[in-house]
Amino acid sequence: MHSPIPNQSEVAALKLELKRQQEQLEKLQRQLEHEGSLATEVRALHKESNNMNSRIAHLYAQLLHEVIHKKDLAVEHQRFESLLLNVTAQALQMSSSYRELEKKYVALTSRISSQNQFIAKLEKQCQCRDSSQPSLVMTEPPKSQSNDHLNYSIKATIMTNDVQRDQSAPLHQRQAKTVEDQSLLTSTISPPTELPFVGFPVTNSPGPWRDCQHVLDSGETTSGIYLLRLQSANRLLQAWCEQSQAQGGWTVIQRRQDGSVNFFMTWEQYKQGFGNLNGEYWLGLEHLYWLTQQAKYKLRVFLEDWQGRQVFAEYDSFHLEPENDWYRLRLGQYHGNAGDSLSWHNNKAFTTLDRDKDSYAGNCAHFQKGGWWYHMCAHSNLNGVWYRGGHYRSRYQDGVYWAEFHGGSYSLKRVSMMIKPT
Ligand SMILES: [Ca+2]
Repeated sequence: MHSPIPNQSEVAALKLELKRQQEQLEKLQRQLEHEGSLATEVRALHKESNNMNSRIAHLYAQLLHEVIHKKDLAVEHQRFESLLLNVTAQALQMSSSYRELEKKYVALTSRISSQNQFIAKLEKQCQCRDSSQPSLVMTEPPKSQSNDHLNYSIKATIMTNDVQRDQSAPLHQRQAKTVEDQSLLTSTISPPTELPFVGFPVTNSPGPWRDCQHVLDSGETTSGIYLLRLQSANRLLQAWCEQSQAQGGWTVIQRRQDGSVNFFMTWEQYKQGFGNLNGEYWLGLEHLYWLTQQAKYKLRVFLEDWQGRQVFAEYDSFHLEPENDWYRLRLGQYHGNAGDSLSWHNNKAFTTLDRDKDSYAGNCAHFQKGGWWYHMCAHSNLNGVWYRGGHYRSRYQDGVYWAEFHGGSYSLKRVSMMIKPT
């Protein structure tokens, strides 16, 4: 039988048991605490891992974007490449057509020069038939012809294009003039016995003279065409002597006044001279060279604008080097009221459309449409296109101009260059 009152040993055992259980509980609590901190750590790690994942996803998206962009760039690059190829092909085509044009141009130039030679031959034959006459560098048409056309190289004018004729004149007028010139040429050439040089329209005095100063000194005070014999070369030529302007005695070496003569000429033509002695003409570089060998000459440039204002530029010395130095210009000191637009050209070689001696990458004569002592390119060009009315519209600066007097885009009405011994 059990008694309801516990004995002492049982109480002690129970107490012990209770204590043991309390200790276990504490232990379990500690364990629990520990595991709780672990769980927090795991949660933090998990969170971090999530973050990393989203960052990787972001980077991946960025990478994808860049890959796509690069593809686009490659496409663009290809497009540019093909464009470049197209442009290159076009450039090649252009250059080949340019070469073709150049060939045609060379062929034309050689045709012109062979025609010139043919004409020279004809002239020689004519002169041979009348050997009693002096051999002339320039020939004159028969006396019966009008003075307007007495001249030595109308043929050259006809042969080259009309680029330098008065561009403002109506086309039919220009054509009519060409026809007139051609008929004149025919009549000049056909009766050979009539062709050689016959007297002078302006003076009956004998001559020949050294230059126009010599003419004046001999008492001939009328301006006009005179026969000159250049001492240094024993060569005959005709020139216009200006005896009224600036004390007279001036040998006119160049003149523009109405656009009737084309100055877009070849080297050979600038060398030999062309135009009409009592109109527009170029005396010729070879004549100029020999002329200025005779003595010390000065140069006077006369200019007139479309309002009738006249100015001049004088250079106290003037001569040319020989052809093997491209008729290089040698000028002295300037004085005058036109402004100095030629000293910049001092010591420069002469350039024509078929002989480029200027310091510009291209040929200045091509752009300015006339031969001149170009630099890169010009402050003056009195051999350009004679435009009517002054200010002209052109792609290039190709008028008859003197930059210091009205600038480069004003084409002067009347100009002349003349020389006289000092
Ligand atoms: Ca050049």
